[in-house]
Amino acid sequence: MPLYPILDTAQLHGHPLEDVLAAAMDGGAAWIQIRHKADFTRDFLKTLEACAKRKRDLILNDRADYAALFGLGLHVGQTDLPAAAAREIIGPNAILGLSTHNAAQLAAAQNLPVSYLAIGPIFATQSKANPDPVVGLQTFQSRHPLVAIGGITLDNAGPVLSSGIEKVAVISALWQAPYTLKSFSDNVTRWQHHLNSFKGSASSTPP
Ligand code: 3NM
Repeated sequence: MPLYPILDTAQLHGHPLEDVLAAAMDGGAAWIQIRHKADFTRDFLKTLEACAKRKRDLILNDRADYAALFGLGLHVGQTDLPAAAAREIIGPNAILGLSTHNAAQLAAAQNLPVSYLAIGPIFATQSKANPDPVVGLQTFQSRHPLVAIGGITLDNAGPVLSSGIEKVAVISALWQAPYTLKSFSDNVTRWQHHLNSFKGSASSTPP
């Protein structure tokens, strides 16, 4: 499945996280990330636990401890716990992703024990505070599957996937007015169909 929705808890348009997760799953998403840049309060941890019960291979950003606790996958950034240490904590079978933002970081990550590498921002994004410089559309070299992120829309996603990218990770463009759960879920389905037409069936591997 070439679409990798990211559910950013700062961009849920008033819906509970669990409901948005259910909508993404209904829409047919396989890999889904929960991105939470606020405090991991006890209330949030309860919600996270409930989400983990709905979907075991959910991917959490930044926090190896909570990913391990709830049996989740993990996505880390360049300044988080190093990938090898994160892998020790979450175990050999959990999905582990690492953000990279340029060719040097991508090259340096090739021997790390990750499941995939993210590269971005491909285009300008409003969803991340202090984003790295835009890397643009190019052909990237990696022995790990690549996920492209940053400013990806339905219109520009096709060319992104045509340049050796396995999946596109998307936050804002999956939401459109009137921001209902139904329209979110329908968008996930629409994106998958659209992206599959670029990937072809051979390369859209399930997680
Ligand atoms: N990471 P949108 S860009 C979470 O460059 C994130 O690593 C990025 O959101 C990176 O799809 C980004 O709304 C934001 O542009 C992606």
